[in-house]
Parts: sequence; C-alpha cells; structure tokens
Amino acid sequence: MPNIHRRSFLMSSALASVAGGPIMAASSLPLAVAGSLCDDDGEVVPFSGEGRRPMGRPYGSGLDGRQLLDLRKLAEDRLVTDNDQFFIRTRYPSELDPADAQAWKLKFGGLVDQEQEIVLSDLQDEVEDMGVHVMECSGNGRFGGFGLMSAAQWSGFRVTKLLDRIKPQDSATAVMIAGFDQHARRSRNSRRGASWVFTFDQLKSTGAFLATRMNQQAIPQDHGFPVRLVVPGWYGCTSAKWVDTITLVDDNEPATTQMREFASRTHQRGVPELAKDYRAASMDLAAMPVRVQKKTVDGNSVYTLTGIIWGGDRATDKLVIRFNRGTDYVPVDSYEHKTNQTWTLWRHRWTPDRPGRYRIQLQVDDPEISTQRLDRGFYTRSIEVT
Ligand SMILES: Nc1nc2c(c(=O)[nH]1)N[C@H]1C(S)=C(S)[C@@H](COP(=O)(O)O)O[C@H]1N2
Ligand SMILES: [Mo]
Repeated sequence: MPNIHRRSFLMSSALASVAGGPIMAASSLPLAVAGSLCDDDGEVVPFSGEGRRPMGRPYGSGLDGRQLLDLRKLAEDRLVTDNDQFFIRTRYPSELDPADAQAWKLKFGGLVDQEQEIVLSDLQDEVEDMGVHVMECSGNGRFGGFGLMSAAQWSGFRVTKLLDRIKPQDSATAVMIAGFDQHARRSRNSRRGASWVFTFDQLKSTGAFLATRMNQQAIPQDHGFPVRLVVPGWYGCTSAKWVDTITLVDDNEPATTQMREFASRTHQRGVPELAKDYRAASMDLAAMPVRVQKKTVDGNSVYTLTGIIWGGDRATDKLVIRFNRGTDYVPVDSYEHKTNQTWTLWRHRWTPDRPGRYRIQLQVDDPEISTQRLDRGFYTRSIEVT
C-alpha cells in the first residue's frame, strides 16, 4: 500500500470516495449497506461477539420497542439519520390516542404563580432551527451493534424561552419535564415514566429544547409526536418524548423513576434519593469504529477503519487507537473534529502483522478531556483477522 501519512490526502481521497465513489457489489452484504460503500476500501469485516438483532426496522412494542441504526452505513454525506432509520427506544404508547395529538397541550404547574396550559399550536411562531444533534441511548451497547444512536436536525423552541412565559416562583430551583408514558403492556426491563429534573442552569447551558419537527418533517409517532424534549449533549434517557407536563420544583424534589432507572447508565454515584443530587447526564467524549473493510494490496491485507467521535464539550486532535491491550496507542490517521453537537467520522488504515482476534480501542490523549466510557473499554469492538 502507498505509505500515506498526510491527513489531508486521506481526507480528500478516502472520504471523497465514500461520498461519490463507485458502488461495490459485495455479495456478503445487504444491498442497502453495499450502496453506501466504495469498492476501493474492500469487503466489510464483521465485528466479533456482538448481538445479531435486526437493524433498520422496529421490533417489539411499547417500552420494549426498539429500532437499531446500522452504523456501518455512515458516510461523510450520510451523517444525518433519516426519520425512518433513527433509532427507537420505546415505541408510541398504546394508551396515547393519536387524536389527542391534534390539540396537544403543555401543562405548567408546581412552583408557578398560576398553573396554566399552553396549546402547542400557539407556540408555532417560536419554532426555530435547532441544528443537527447526535443522540445516544445510555443503554447503547454491543448487543445491538451500538445502534442505539443517531443524529437528526431538529426544529423547536428552547425550554428557557418557554419558562419566561410562565412565571416561576422565587423558591423554584429546577424544572421537571415529563412525557406521556402509559403502555398497556408491562415491560420486564423498563419502568414507566420518562421525566427528568433539570436545574435552570442545565437547561440554559445545554440549550435544551422542545422539538416539533425532525429533519424538516413532522416528528414520527415513535419519536415523540407531537412534541419531545432534546437535551443536546446528554444521554437520550433525559429527552422525554410526548412531553405533556412541565413542573417547577425545588431542591426537595425526589428523583423521578426515570432518573433512578438510569442512574448507573448516566454515571451517578449510587442511586440518589433527591433529584438535586444527580449529576449532569452528559455524554463524555467517545469514539469507536463503525466499519472495518479489508482489501489485498501487494499480497498484504490492508484494513480501512471508519469510525465516529462524539460527545464531550470540546474538539480534539488527540484521538489515538490501539489494536489490543498491551500495544501502543497510535494517532488516528484522519479526521477533522470541529463540533461536539453531532458525530464526526474518522478513518484509519491498518496492516495487522499476524492473524488473530484484535480488540480495537480508542482513547483521547489529553488529560483535560473526560472519557469515562472509553476508560472502561465500553466501546471496544473486536474483529477476527484470518
Ligand atoms: N415518554 C418517553 N420518552 C422517552 C423514553 C420513554 O421510554 N418514554 N425513552 C427515553 C430514552 S431511554 C431514549 S434513549 C430516547 C430515545 O428517543 P428515540 O426513541 O426517539 O430515539 O427517548 C427517551 N424518551
Ligand atoms: Mo435510552
């Protein structure tokens, strides 16, 4: 293989060919996947030891309803997920009558001067473009090829703006945002209730918003129609769908069932009793490979890895990768990390020196950047080199 060491070359050749290059005809791949790949990166190598759940279509119902995104399809020009591909965690509640969505109201209560209801359609004029944000379920994992994450462009209005309209009492310190969550079928794994308590500061600093449009379309039912919360940079469990109630609370407010259920997945210390004792459920900077391709060049197997970097609160150029414990981390070949709002692709070429199983692990070589999940090997993925 040519000895490529310049980032700019890799960016322009490898990424450009993903976007516009020839389409490969790989019999081993579903057509939809093959369609987004280019032949010069070779055949896709599966990750070992991961679940084999269906990808790209919903399964299960209610609280157990899921849809996984096939991350192998990500490419430079496919970093915004189509509405019908966006991952699902909990499907449209059986007890929610779609007719109710027509005259949807937001109820404001708790520590406010006066309880009130605002008709959602009366907020139409406030709706603005909120940009593209990546969302990840805190319960994402190997079982589903890490497919419980997606990115979409949202339109809506900031929660802080809404709070200006209803007058919180001086004693109010936080806001509980709740979504409809009544499902006829019980779940063994999930509890009902999807509310989270945010401080005013958290709502402000994250730019949390109530979304009414997803990728310029009405939000699909499974994603929260007619209105859902989006908390940029935080795990999806904080972003209630089918939002109907906003309650002003103080420091004595108990943690909600949702907060307790997701305490360990959002890296809390234990399961605090009070909402005020929960840390921000923000996503640390993380990175993982999403596609490994193999081709033969001059008799050698050359692997091209495509991956994502997401989360965190600042951009980095210190992304490093290793191919097994005990080996050295090396800088990732090519990426331009500019935003934490959505995911960024990276690419890396690798020539293994012997067959075997390799655990691919990424890190950020910067002590200033918190990477709790990377530190624990949460996003490590393995491949078999034959
Ligand atoms: N009402 C309600 N909202 C909810 C949930 C839920 O079970 N019920 N699940 C949460 C979780 S755990 C995640 S990860 C996100 C997923 O949003 P999505 O299904 O649109 O991808 O929704 C959140 N909002
Ligand atoms: Mo989640």
